[in-house]
Amino acid sequence: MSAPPAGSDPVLTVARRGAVMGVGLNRPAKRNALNDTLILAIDACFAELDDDVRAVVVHGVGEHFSAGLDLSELTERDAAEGLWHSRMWHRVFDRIAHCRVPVIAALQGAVIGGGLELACAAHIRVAEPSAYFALPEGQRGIFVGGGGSVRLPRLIGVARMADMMLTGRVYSAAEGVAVGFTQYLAEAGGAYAKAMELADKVAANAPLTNFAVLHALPMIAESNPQAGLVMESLMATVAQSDKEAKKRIRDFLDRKTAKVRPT
Ligand code: 1HE
Repeated sequence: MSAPPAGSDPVLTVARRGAVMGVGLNRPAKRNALNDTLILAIDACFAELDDDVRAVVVHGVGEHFSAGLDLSELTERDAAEGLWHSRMWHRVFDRIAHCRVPVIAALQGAVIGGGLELACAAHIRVAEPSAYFALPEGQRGIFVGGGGSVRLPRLIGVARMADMMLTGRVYSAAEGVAVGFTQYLAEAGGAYAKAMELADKVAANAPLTNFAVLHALPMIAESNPQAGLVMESLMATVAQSDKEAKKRIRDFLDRKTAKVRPT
């Protein structure tokens, strides 16, 4: 399955396939540069997910995921406006990171600056060979402002991020898997299809397991170990006492579910 075709309007395409919602950045003529209209459309989209949506795939329409911040909107902003603008991006990308359901980013072509920050707010990233990752903020005389300095070091480490910003280093799709930007390398033209395949899988999980992975796991991982272990016990107890867990475990014991095998 390929991504939906390029369109001219609106800046954000939304499509449903069963329980999975596809959200497309749709400014291909501007390489899906993130202007305020697009950022606020993402905000509204993630603020109002339908109850029956169980996974989201974010992708870029056209040949690129996103060229990052729309630089044409930057020139007129003063310091205070810049501060609030960055906080607005934080709010919107937090909606993705703290979404009720798993969000998967399908990446091709440029995944640059704010586009990379957006991708890193998702829970799973799938790249095809054309994807490349860069932070040209150093060359532009600016800094990341969409949560990149918090999220990227947790994926690739401070030293790699510093190198990218200081030297303009660009990572290829294959390198992206090796350094930790992405979890999957899809075939050429296949990022969207692979992301949808993964979305179908995560959509079929018990909702409480997905809640625990999205909302408890990141907090546990950041906690001091003793607090983390208590939180883990609480979350495990809540999840396993849910009727969905009891049914799934009964199904396994009754040999009604697939066994775990190497892929
Ligand atoms: C843009 C942007 C943009 C393209 N803002 N308009 N991001 C960057 O520094 C990346 C800048 N972009 C590029 O390096 C290249 O455009 C690409 C490698 C992504 C694509 O190249 P190409 O040859 O396919 O397209 P193009 O001809 O360079 O661009 C097509 C159009 O998109 C052109 O506009 P046109 O009216 O002349 O047709 C470009 O000006 C426009 N365009 N990228 C505005 N980014 C919260 S802080 C985050 C800080 C950042 O994200 S910094 C990184 C910014």
